[in-house]
Amino acid sequence: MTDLSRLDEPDTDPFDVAREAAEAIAVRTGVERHDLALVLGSGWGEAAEHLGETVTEIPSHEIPGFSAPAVVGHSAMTRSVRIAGTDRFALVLGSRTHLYEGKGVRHVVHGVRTAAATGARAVVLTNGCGGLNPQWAPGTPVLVRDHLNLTATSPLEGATFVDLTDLYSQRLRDLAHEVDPTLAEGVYAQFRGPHYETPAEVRMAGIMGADLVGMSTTLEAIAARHAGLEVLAISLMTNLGAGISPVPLSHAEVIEAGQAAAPRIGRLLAEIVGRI
Ligand code: 8IG
Repeated sequence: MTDLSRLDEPDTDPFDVAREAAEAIAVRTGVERHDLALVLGSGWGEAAEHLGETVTEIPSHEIPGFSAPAVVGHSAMTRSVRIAGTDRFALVLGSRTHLYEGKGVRHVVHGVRTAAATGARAVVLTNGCGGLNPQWAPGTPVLVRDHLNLTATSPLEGATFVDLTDLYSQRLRDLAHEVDPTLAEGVYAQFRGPHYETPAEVRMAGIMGADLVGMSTTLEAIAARHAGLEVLAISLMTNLGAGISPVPLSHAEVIEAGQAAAPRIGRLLAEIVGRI
C-alpha cells in the first residue's frame, strides 16, 4: 500500500503519518529539529534560494504521506536549510498539494502538519494570487492579514473547534513590516479553482472584504494554527483579478511577474526568516 492511500484510509490518523514523515526527515537530514518551515507557492521558488545553505534535499514523494510527482522526473523537493547567520534550520517545502487536485484536504495540509511534527514553531506560507486593488502592480508582495475560506471545507475533522481570531500572527506581521515598512496587507480569499474567477466572483469577493484571490493557503493556515504553529502568509500578487484587469488572465503573466519580483521578494523573505 502506498503512503498516499494510507492518508486516505478512514482509520488513519493523519497526525501519525505526519509524525512518521517528520521522523523520516530527521533521519535523512540528520537535523533533529527544524525551527521554522516555509511553503513555496507560485513565483516564490527563486526567492527562497538565498535563505541559507541547503544541507539536504529530499524528493518529497520519498517522505511518508507526500504524493508521487504528477509528471515523471518532476519531483518537488523538500529541503533542510541552515538559516544564514544562525544555527537554526528551516524546512522548505518546495511545492504544495492544492485542493483542486482532488486528493482531499488531508493531502493539502500534510506539509504543515509534518512541519509542526519536525518541531517547527512557525510557518511561512507563500503563494501567487490575483489582486483586487488596481493600485497594486503585478509583482507586489502583500502580507495576508486575514482570510475568507470559500472552499466550503476544513482540514479539521470532528468537533475540533479552533479560534482563528488572530490566525495571521500580528507579531510576525510586525516583524515583516520592520523589514519593509511599505508592505501592503490584505484579506485573502481562497477559491477551490483550478479555474480562475469570473468577473462577478471577483466583485463578490471584494464586497465580502477580499483584497486577494487565490487557490491555496487558508486551509494550510487553519491546520497550522491547530497544530500550534505561528502563521505568516505572504502573497505575491501576480495579476489583477478577472474583470479588474482589462486583459484576460494568463499563466505566462503569472510566471513573468514572479520572475520580475524575485530579487525584491527574495531579500524580503531572507530578512524576515532571519528575524523569526
Ligand atoms: I498566480 O487571479 C494566481 N492564482 N483564484 N485567482 C485565483 N488564483 C490565482 C489567481 C487569480 N492568480
